[in-house]
Amino acid sequence: MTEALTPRPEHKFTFGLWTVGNPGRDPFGREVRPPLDPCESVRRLAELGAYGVNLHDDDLVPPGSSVAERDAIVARFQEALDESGLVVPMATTNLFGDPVFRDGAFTANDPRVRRYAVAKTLDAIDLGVELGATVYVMWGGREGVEAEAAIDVAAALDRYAEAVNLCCAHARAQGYDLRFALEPKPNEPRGDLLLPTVGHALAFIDELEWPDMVGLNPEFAHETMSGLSFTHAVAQALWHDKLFHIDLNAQRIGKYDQDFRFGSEGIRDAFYTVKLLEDAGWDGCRHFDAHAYRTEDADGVWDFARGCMRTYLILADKARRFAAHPEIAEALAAAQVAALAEPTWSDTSPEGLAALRAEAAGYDVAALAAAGHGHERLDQLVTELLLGAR
Ligand code: GLT
Ligand code: MN
Ligand code: MN
Repeated sequence: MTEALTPRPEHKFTFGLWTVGNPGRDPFGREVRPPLDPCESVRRLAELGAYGVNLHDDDLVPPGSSVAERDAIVARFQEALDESGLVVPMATTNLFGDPVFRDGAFTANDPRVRRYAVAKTLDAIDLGVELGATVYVMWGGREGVEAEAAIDVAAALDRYAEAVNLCCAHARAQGYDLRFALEPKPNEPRGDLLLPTVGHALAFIDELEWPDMVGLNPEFAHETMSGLSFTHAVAQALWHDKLFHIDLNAQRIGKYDQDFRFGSEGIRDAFYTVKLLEDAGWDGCRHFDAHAYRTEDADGVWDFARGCMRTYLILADKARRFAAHPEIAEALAAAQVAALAEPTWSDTSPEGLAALRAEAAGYDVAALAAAGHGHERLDQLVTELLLGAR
């Protein structure tokens, strides 16, 4: 068991530099932890068994650095990666911290801000690809509004699509092996954000110039903030073949974006998400977009990181037990879960539809309506499995 719960690179666990490096600042209080050298994060994460580390441009190269400074920072970071064996599978742009983005980045009303945001993103794409990234996350943290009169949503979506197209055009022109992953969020830091849920983002992708290059990076906390099922959002993204990346963390409904250690809240939801990813054989990185509680010192950060990975492995083990458990198998059969894979009717011709109606007319609908489905028993079995009673 202990061996099975030890994170190893093949589990493909990743963290952002901004996650373990989070200094504990919040809207009411300043930093509680000292800055963490990115190279130190790389070393510590490798020791803990992680696979990779992801970054925003500004996490590694402080804004305003000269070209020579940038190159020296990147070379030193690359050395730490080479020494530790850690990789950089994903990169992204900070389009939210600088005051210039206070009214949005790709969707700012001022065209100069939009051009600056695209230029910053092209630089960050080059940096990410240089470090080996094949996934590029786009979280539009400032793409939104408080004063509704100040935004034309249709025009904002036009500009959002235009910016994503410009980034895709750059990746194509450079011959980069890179896919883009949109990250939805309903609100925070803006009063309302554009592309608020996975569903909105999936529909948006259809309007892009190169839809095959763009997919989703759903985050546990963000769908949960909307009161939606994260597992269903991930399942639908998988169904569309659009799960390009995933942000795992923990969140209670109705609260600010908590970004807690994976599994620290909503353990059942976390279980179903892990079960979904494992059952689907999804081969992407298990990325933790979370940070240590503000109560923690520097050591607590590594307890946090270890905890995210261990909880994932424990839940993956529970998913295997779920599949092998005879009573759960019986309850699944009673609930006819496998029967949903059976097509409802294959003949779409008028004769075929007439045959469907004739078939349905012969059913004893009262008997169908009277049947129970055994979900209480099934659900309790899951509870007992998760609580270690089975
Ligand atoms: C920021 C945000 C996250 C995004 C990151 C990528 S940055 O921490 O809260 O949800 O995934 O831009
Ligand atoms: Mn979040
Ligand atoms: Mn995220």
